[in-house]
Amino acid sequence: MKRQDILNVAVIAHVDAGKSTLVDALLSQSGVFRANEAVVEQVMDSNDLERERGITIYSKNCAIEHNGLKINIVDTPGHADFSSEVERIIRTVDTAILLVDSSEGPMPQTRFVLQKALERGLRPILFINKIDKKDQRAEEVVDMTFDLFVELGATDEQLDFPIVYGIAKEGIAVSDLSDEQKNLDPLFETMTERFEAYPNLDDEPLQMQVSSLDYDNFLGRLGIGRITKGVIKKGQYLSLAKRDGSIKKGKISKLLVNEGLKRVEKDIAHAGDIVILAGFSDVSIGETFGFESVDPLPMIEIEEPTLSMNFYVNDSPFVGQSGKFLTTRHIRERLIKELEVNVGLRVEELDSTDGYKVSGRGELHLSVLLENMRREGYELGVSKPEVLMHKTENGIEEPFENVIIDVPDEYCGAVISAMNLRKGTMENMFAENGYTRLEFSIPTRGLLGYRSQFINETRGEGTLVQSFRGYFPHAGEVPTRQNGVLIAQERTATMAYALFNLSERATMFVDPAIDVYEGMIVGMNSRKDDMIVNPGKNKKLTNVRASGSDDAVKLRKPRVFTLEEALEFIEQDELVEITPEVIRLRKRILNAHERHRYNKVNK
Ligand SMILES: Nc1nc2c(ncn2[C@@H]2O[C@H](COP(=O)(O)OP(=O)(O)OP(=O)(O)O)[C@@H](O)[C@H]2O)c(=O)[nH]1
Ligand SMILES: [Mg+2]
Repeated sequence: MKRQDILNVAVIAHVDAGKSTLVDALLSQSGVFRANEAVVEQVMDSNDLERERGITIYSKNCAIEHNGLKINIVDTPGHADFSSEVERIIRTVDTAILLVDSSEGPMPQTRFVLQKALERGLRPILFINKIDKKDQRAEEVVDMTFDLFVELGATDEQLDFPIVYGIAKEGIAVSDLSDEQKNLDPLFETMTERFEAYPNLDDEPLQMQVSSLDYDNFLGRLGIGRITKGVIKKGQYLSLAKRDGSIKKGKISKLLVNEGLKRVEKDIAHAGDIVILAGFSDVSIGETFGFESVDPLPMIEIEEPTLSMNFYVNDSPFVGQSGKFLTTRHIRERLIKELEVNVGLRVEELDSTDGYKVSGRGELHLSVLLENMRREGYELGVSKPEVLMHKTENGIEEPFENVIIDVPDEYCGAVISAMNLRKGTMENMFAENGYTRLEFSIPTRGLLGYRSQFINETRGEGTLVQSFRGYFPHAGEVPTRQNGVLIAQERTATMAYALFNLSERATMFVDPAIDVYEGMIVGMNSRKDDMIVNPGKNKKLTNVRASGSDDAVKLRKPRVFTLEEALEFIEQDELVEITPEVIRLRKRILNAHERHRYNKVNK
């Protein structure tokens, strides 16, 4: 069988730069889809959650053919929670396409991914995307990106990067802004001309490091990575150098490679290709395959989690109303399954109660898991997210984030004072065309719960992006929620009349005619203390109307929480009840007397 030339490319960028859109376009222009196949939008963001949120959560491989060259393309997630995954992917590619938005310029995650690519010695192609935007400033953005390369210590060779401009959304690339806009050929040409395909190392002893994992119901755990040297044949017995230094032997039950969007079975795979191997049920990240003897590549460090939440069995009176999986055993099995592939996730059993402490790389990392479980029919009670502190010689350290905020000038003051209160330190500030860009360093703890406040305070006109900065000395007390909550006093159905009265000094979270239970949170008090209320109280028939003549009360729309907002909102003594159909907020201890007794003892 003739060996095919291979090029492995990662598409990397800050969130929303257009990576998946570009990969979609590359796929459709390379003839992966037959004429009779309808090309759906967002082929790459194929998961339901991804489509809904419009972001990539799982990196994905696909492969196209161009002039006899096989190009493996890896679409990576741009959100900072998935940084370590991008870092691992960068190890398996020969080059990267770095996307930068033509008006936004380089962003925090641009810096992170570029730094990793440069460290690995890659020579990225710069793709200035979205040149169709009205406020595009492509030339300036090229200069800014060049400066970033310099700042990150790029070599002369790396600094001589090719530049392509484009509109990923329309499948267009040009080498010069004044060129005619036709298709992505200029990008294909840049990829194939400037870069040498993977060298032919087929005759060397096999070396393949696992850089990501997947799970298949029939095949079990899958190890994915690039063959750096040698070949792999189907059915072969291989040796795996494990994390603990031992060598494990076993048989490759299936050998797969990417073709288009599919994984296809092969009898042989060559050096340079990205392969998917089945047969080793406990393979994990960083381990290296060899033939009889193994020459292991340096282990890949798996980053420590920074945030944790407790997942409890749902003990609300409404348990089981919409979910099918409710017990500790269900939850445990599901979490164990998740650990198979979710690198960086950690699960510990809680001593005192029915539940698990689940730790991950950030709020999105954990809320994606919760959202998936919810869709699969699980119910859970989840506690407030907490950052994981480190004890060091110099005292306690905690995770910090870099934050970049763009807001219309008039909201600047509000943002700065909120960030100060939350122990943020301003690092940079500049104003341009009515907008101000503010950069902060802030403890992750301080940022929790800020996003919804930010959206309110800036009337939705601001943007906030964050990226992990590292562990630094503990920043001291950060103020918690300023408002108390309204707690339902008993199980009842809400009444418009009661909600209307309550809403005079509170923001309600529930509509009329909704079932609530004792201890459930139905609103936010305008003051600091919690209040027990009866949202099911009806107007007495003898009541004299205070004002107006209309019977129908005009209720404001209740505040509806997304999963993340709910998790950010709650305090230590509260839980988010997560079910397939609804998300409720509640006190952990539902009965008021028991709650008071508990608080007294634990104060
Ligand atoms: N105006 C304009 N919009 C674009 C272009 N390319 C992509 N977009 C839009 O930008 C948004 C983000 O695109 P995605 O492809 O999902 O971005 P991404 O980089 O994959 O984002 P993450 O995976 O979340 O990091 C979508 O709404 C696209 O339609 C472009 O060339 N011009
Ligand atoms: Mg994407």
